[in-house]
Amino acid sequence: MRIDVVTIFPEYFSPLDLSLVGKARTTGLLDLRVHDLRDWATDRHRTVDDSPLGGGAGMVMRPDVWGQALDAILGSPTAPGTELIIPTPSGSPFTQRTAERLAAVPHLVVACGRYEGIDARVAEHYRAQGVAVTELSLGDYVLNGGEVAALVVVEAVARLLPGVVGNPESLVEESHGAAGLLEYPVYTRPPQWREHTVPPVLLSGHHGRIARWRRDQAFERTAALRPDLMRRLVPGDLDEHDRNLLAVLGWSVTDAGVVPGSETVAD
Ligand code: 6GU
Repeated sequence: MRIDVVTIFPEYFSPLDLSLVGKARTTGLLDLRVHDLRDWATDRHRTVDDSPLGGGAGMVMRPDVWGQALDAILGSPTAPGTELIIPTPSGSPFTQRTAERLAAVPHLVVACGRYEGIDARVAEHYRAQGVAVTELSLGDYVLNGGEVAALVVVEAVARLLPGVVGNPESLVEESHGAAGLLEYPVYTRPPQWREHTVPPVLLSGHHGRIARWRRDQAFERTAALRPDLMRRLVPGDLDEHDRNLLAVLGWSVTDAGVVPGSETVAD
């Protein structure tokens, strides 16, 4: 897979030389290139921004500079299988499902805005050219620019590429996987540390009971921390044991899906 990142802070991306992403780059699984947007500026000061039309605080990134950069990197016409990603707090939420979809795209180009963002005509222009353009947000808070989001996207996508994570089974049970539950708690040796012991079932060697306990823990954590994920559970995926536990945790499985409230009391 190829990923191009365009930014005014190329140094921000030095962590991508490290760890699994760094290894994926040196082994050729990931062709990641970081570009300095200012290389496409035309004035002596290499200016990339200007004041907002209509007034207001801050600065907006200029469409002409972005256009020169993206024409060069996307190619014209842009090859099929290329997607332009624009991190912005007003984008759609970046989730594990987004990462899974992007991991199957051959070429991603990530355009990092700073200041109040990139002139809106840039996304509009490349969409009109037939380029797939996705505006993504990490969550409901404001960062100073798209660089941290670009790092997040690169790491979340790269670890899904075949061969990047040594044991592909680590991708199966983790949080935000297919089951839609948070991950169960994990422990290692020693079985007693300070005053804290490990749940005895994990030392029992009984794989069926361990799997059941882990699933129960995942439900308890998800119910406590992420009611939004509880509502998205699929009733057909829930067995009778699951449903009994959910009732104890204050959730019912109905025709309308998983909803808060344990019991519907008939008059
Ligand atoms: Cl993708 N960009 C910025 N600037 N702020 C954010 C964000 C992105 N996601 C959440 N906050």
